[in-house]
Amino acid sequence: MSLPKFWIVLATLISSFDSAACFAQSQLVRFDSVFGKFDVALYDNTPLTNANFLSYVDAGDYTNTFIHRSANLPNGEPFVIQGGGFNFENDRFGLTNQRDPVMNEPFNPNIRGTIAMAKLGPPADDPENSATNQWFISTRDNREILDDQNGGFTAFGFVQGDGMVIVDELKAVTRYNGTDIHPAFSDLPLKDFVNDGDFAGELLLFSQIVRTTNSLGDLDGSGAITGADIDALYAGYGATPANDIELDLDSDGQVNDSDRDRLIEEIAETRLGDLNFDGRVDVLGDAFDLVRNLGITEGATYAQGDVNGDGRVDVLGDAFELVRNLGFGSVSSSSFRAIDSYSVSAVSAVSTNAIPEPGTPVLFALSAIAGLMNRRRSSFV
Ligand SMILES: [Ca+2]
Ligand SMILES: [Ca+2]
Ligand SMILES: [Ca+2]
Ligand SMILES: [Ca+2]
Repeated sequence: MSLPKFWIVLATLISSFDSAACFAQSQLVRFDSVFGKFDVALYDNTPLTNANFLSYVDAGDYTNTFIHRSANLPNGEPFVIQGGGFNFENDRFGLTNQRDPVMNEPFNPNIRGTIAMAKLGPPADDPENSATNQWFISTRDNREILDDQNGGFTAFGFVQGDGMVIVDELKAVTRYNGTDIHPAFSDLPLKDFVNDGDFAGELLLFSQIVRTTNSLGDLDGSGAITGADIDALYAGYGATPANDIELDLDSDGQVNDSDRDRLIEEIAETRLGDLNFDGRVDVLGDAFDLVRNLGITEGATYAQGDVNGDGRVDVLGDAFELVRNLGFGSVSSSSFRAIDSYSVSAVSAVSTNAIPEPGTPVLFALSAIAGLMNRRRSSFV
């Protein structure tokens, strides 16, 4: 008997899940920006560059550094954001400590989402191997222009998860000519700029750049973002960055609903349809929850089944999305059938809308879902 294609697809999903877990074991560095945090995972084939970068991280040299260059190509296309070389503390600009240059390791393509080291370039003694403290993140595919220039730029890590949403926000900030402050500030991004000589609140500062072990949002270090992390977040409600920076995911100084929403977004992004936040998408745990709430026409939450975020729970908009992702995170056919018993407090806490009484629409929806699943199965066989 040949293996149904459905299970092949499922096995592919599971193996990609495993490789994601392996990648998560590489060194993570967390950037705490004015628009929220994002994580970068360091590649393992750039050891010299990693050691150089981490030496600045571990020394705290990147505290209160800022993006001093937000560069566009000659045609105006956004290109990179660059930082690491300058800081701003107590209303004064300063230079980041600078150590000896590191040997170039140009083995990885400078694609969108990579972080690479900037170089001093000519007239440095050895322009190809002249990276010290400045880094940049590519906001577009820069392979053609960066992989060969001056021996190639060393891409040494990759922005994780939906971190590029934050990077793109930073990149979108209006740029000003600040060369009267420093010659390197020709493309200086400043938010809500008022020309009064005071730059507090205008520079795109990083309050810190630090090593981290858990992925952003994986507060309990389980390797995945689930309802247990939402519970951990609830336990820290009211915490301030000063005593619990891990929980303040959006870096707004408070641990509250906006951080919880960020976790839920992360779950929706990585496994659309995991309504009860247990790390997998299945029939009894998720599809049934959705069906229970079919017919909510306004203000539905993700946990109630509003998978596509349009405020209502319906078959075509939500159930279909969920069905497309059925099987994600399952580890065996038995768990596919197992009752999804994880009922966290988070679910009830986010389900503030009234749940409609079961009735005819529910039966209709159940048969609709069953029909969709049959179609899906038959199309895979
Ligand atoms: Ca977790
Ligand atoms: Ca927050
Ligand atoms: Ca689930
Ligand atoms: Ca919907």
